Amino acid sequence: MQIKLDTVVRKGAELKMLKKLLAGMCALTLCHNVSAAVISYNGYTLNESTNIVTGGGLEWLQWDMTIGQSVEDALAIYASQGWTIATNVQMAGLFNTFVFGANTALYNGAINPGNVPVANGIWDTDENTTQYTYNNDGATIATDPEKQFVALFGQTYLNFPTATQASNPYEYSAAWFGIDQDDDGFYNVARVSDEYLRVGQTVVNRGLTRLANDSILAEDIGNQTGVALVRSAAIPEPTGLLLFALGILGLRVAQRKRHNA
Ligand SMILES: [Ca+2]
Ligand SMILES: [Ca+2]
Ligand SMILES: [Ca+2]
Ligand SMILES: [Ca+2]
Repeated sequence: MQIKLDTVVRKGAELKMLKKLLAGMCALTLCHNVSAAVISYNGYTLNESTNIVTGGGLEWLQWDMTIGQSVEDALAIYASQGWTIATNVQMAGLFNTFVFGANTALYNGAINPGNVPVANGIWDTDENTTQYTYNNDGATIATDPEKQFVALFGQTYLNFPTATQASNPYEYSAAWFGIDQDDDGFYNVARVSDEYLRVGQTVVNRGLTRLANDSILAEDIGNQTGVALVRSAAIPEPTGLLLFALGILGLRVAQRKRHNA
């Protein structure tokens, strides 16, 4: 009986230790994340302490982190950390998630012959297609995919907003992207821009969301455009720590069993 009671006490002690380990994990990870602002829309979440947007199994570096860098510049800095240029398929997938331009009444297929208005919110994956849509003006960020996108990926047009009214600023994110499969040396540009009101104006200017082909060479830069870098979403740190904690616990249980035997 004494041995059984002793075993119960020890199991309780192991439970306490596990709780301590879990508390330690909270201190190392969860509590750290709580202190960092987190923004989430459409399954994409920005961690403002890392400047990384996670969603769809990928991490995206915020586009405002690479303003003024060429594709070559960005890869020279970030490739060693596992970042690559977003492919046409990855970018179309990202745009499809946000359902830009759901208001078909604002389409204007008459301009820019060869540019295809996006139909039903489906973006093409061909590197030689240019697609665009004009945007629906959501009253708040809760109902406006362009505002949501720019809140996540960052404002890359740093000068223009000063010329717009505070009641309707120019939210704008743009980045170079794409796989040069036709080997002509050109990369594409992605742009999400919201409606805006210039100072002195009373009529709102439409926003434009666009994936444009053959826009720049690898060494070209734009002063209002970043580079779309992606990498596989990392395994969350808590998983690794939990496995470590369970491993330690398992070792101690095994030691107890040997000790009791
Ligand atoms: Ca081309
Ligand atoms: Ca909008
Ligand atoms: Ca190309
Ligand atoms: Ca706006």
